[in-house]
Amino acid sequence: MKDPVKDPKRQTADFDALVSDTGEGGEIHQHARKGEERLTTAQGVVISDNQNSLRAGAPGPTLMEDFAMREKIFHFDHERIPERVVHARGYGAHGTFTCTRAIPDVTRAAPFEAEGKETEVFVRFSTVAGSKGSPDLPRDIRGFAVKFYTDAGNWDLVGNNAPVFFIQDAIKFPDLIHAVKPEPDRDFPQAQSAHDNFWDFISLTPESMHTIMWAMSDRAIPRSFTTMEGFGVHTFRFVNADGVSTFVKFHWKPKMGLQSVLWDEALKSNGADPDRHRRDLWDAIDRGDFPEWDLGVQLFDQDFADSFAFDVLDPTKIIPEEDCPVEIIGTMRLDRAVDNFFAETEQVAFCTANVIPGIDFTDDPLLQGRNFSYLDTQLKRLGGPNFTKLPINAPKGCPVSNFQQDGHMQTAARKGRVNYEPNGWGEGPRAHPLEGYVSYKEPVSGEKMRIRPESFADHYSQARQFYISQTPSEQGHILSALVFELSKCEEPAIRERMVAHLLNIDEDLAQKAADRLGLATLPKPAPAARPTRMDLAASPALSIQANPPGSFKGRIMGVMLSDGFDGQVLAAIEKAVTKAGGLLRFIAPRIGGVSCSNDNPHPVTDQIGGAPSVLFDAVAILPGKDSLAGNPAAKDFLSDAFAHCKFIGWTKEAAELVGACGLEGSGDAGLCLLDDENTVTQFVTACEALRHWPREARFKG
Ligand code: HDE
Repeated sequence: MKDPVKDPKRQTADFDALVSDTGEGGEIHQHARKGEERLTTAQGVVISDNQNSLRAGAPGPTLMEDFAMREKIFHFDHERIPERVVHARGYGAHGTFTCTRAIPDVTRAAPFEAEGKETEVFVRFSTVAGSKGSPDLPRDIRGFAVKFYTDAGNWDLVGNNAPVFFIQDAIKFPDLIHAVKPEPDRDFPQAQSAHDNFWDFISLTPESMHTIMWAMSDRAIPRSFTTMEGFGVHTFRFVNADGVSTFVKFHWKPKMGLQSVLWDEALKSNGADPDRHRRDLWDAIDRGDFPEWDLGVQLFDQDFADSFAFDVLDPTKIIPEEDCPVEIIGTMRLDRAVDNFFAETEQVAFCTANVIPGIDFTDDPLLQGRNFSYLDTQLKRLGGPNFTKLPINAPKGCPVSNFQQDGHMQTAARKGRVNYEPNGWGEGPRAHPLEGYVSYKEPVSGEKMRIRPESFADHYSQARQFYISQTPSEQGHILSALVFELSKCEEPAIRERMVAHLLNIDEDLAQKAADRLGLATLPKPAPAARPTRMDLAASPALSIQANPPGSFKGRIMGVMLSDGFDGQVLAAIEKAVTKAGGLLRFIAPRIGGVSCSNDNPHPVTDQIGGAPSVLFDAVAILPGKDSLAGNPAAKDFLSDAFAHCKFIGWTKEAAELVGACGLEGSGDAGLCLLDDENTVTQFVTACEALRHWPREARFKG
């Protein structure tokens, strides 16, 4: 980890070298540094004074002819473009996809044609509901969009961190999004599904129940981008060089393992560090700890599709990994932050219709609607049809050649006389029937009508399957999330309708939700087009807790210190955490530093008031002369760490603080007394588990 105190980009504290101000006699007083870049207008004219506009006398009226000021302010006034209508809050990074298993027999798609082949990628992670400036940790589905700059053109895999979606037909998307966004009259709540309009819509949309289970689970409050799975959601087609098609579902599996936070942590984290996820990704890349995901595919044919219990074209359904294995075919590594957020992350334009030879669509009605929406939204956001020329959107792996011309901001005009095809001048590009994109020859027939297939009608069975695949602790989190969200709804009928749906998913869940919501009587189960199947086996792959990372790598230990702390124990912690691949933060009453029992100074990374324990994966409490028991922030630090089931290491000097938080004699196995290297090693090993879940049994409600 980079030592913040030794950061080479540190500023000088020399005022004289930097300040621009009016000196004696009213003249601008600014030191020009040797060899420094000149400030110019957009026309390249060097600016003489960037602090004072052109005036007729002092203070005198400002002159219209001040082109430098007018141009500067004009450009500033036009800095904003419309934020994305959904997924406005996002963060991106560059990287490389490396094929680890070639599958040319299955697809001619360029990234998978040879083992070891590398393809450049750009990834943008996002939340769905919040505005661009909203916090990183609302309860929400996350976007996971990957642009592959392949040598056969750009392919966008525009996925989410849940494998299912709320609705089955794109025509419902505007209603879903209107319902979750701030209500139109009051313009709140921001970045939250916990309000009447969302649950009103959901409670009238049974097809959303499976995704609701995901959204209420810990998947919707991920620890970081680097600990989320990604899914293409829809069933796509792979097509090989002979035109043979195989169905495919895409999965991204994080090398750091699946990890999430608890809801109370998310709430507090949004206050303590609203940029938590973007900061985490930026920092990881900055320190060279490049995040990685494996790309897995579920491959199946029409026979499997016909025999599967649900329609594989229904985006509210998964195919459990246990029924069709996820085969790993490559790894993505993100190793380069953006140079400029706006130019890259804000202007990147993903589109599900950006496919390459070897990848094709299916008749999933949600996918078909998306293919229209993304191009349409780019035109609005980026202001014209030439956004494909922006460096972040332009193909990198292959030439681009066509007769598209003109339009706003054209920067790549073709030279010469010819701008049409065919032409007799023998100039310009021609289509190629073999190398070109050929759509899969899917036979299609049918009557034109507005209809939902019968095979999409079972809305509860997989919602139940997801629920029964969770550990009891995770089931408790789903219940608490439902209670939290529905308690924010003012309209009792909405709460009742939701409990009526829950009755079709799991009776115990419905009963507990009804109790905690204070429903006087249990409603009748919601009318179901298909009865819930009780025979679907649990899918262990769906649980986070059942698949712990098994290492502390990339996670953060927050060590709280005060002057006179036990230096030997800290040294042992530093050694063990570093060995485990973890990171350390040092929290103390003063940012300027702290010293240990033999007065050796130690740097501090965070001041107690600004670093609550929600920001760390595990904590150690090492007070010295000041026991910190009288410090409210220190008490919150420890109490929250305990309530959030974190592993807590403490030295005997922390006894008073432990007592002040009412934890003395708790007999809790996640509270580890540290007095030598052995106990420290045991503590850091214990931290490999995500949390000390048995502690949850103490907390009611
Ligand atoms: Fe999107 N979605 N979406 N979506 N979506 C957009 O495109 C849309 C859906 C997803 O980081 C928009 O450029 C419709 C499913 C991601 O830039 C817009 C439907 C999945 C991102 C749009 C869906 C997604 C978007 C807004 C229902 C997961 C962010 C801005 C048929 C598989 C991409 C933009 C980024 C963004 C439309 C449903 C993922 C309006 C009509 C399902 C990750 O075009």
